[in-house]
Amino acid sequence: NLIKKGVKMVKVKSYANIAIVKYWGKKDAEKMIPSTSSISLTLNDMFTETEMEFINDEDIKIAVEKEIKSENCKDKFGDMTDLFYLNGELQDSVHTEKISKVVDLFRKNRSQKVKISTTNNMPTAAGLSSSSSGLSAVIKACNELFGKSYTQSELAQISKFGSGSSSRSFFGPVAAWDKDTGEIYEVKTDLRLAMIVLVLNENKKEISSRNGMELCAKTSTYFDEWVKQSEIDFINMKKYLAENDFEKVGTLTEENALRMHKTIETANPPFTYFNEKTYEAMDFVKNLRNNGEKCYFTMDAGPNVKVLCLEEDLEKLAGIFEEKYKIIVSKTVKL
Ligand code: 2P0
Repeated sequence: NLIKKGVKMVKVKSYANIAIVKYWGKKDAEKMIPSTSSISLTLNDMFTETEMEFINDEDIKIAVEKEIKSENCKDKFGDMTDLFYLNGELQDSVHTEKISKVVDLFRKNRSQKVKISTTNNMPTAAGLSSSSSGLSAVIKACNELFGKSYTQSELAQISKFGSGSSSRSFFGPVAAWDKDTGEIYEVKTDLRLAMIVLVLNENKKEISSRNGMELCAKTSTYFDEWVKQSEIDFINMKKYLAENDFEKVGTLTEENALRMHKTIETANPPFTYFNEKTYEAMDFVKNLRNNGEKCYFTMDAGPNVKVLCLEEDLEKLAGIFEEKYKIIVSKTVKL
């Protein structure tokens, strides 16, 4: 913890995670019970750094006035009880309120105001899992600023109420979230897994994961089947990881991702997170595999393709992908 001008300030770092068995759907949104159990990799080189400190009404007033002078959009910054900066930019009331609600899980009441400054080292909200690192970072910062000493498991349980996927960022290199027990824990494997993100589009997604999965759960004709099959996928993935069988882990990663996206294609109205480049990239990965390379794709709530590989092949494969794509290369992190 840092002391700035005699004021306590905390600084934390948290990592993004990408699922190889996807969480898609909520059985009970209030209790945050997911429809599917999930497994993810926690990524060393995709992270959020967050600073947090206590502030007062005057600090908020000054920050908002400064913002309004430069932007002329007074309404957007009304009624803020905290300050939230994302990559250096003050966020408006709507965005700030989402984070304020997360801080509420730690503070007595809103008279304890905070300033949160967050930087992501990756594009925000393009399905690159910045929400998993972002929310888990806020939870970690709150734990320190409010002097709580919750365990990683307890923090993960709190974090799921901010964003389901963020709960898995408290464990690594491989983490699971079990829908039946509610537990979030590390999954053992000797495989040294890694990922290469093919950044095909850095724009913000149009349909958030939250809204997307809700529509699928309510309307997709394939949703029940997805939930059933996903239960089998979860069991098998844990088995393949324990057996260190990368080919089976990779094959199932692809199958599970395609099944998740099938719930999206069969929603009413149907939609898609993919674009032309997504399909091309999937083909590119498949072709590489046909030529003997060990790599598999997965996609989340956005068009970008993430390539699962072994750490030992990371350099070679990154060399191949970077000729064609903008990439983010990441090993997994042991937490
Ligand atoms: C996952 N995703 O397992 C899945 C796959 C995106 C696609 O978890 O509503 O932002 O806050 O719990 O955590 C992203 O969903 O959704 C996500 P909420 P969240 O990684």
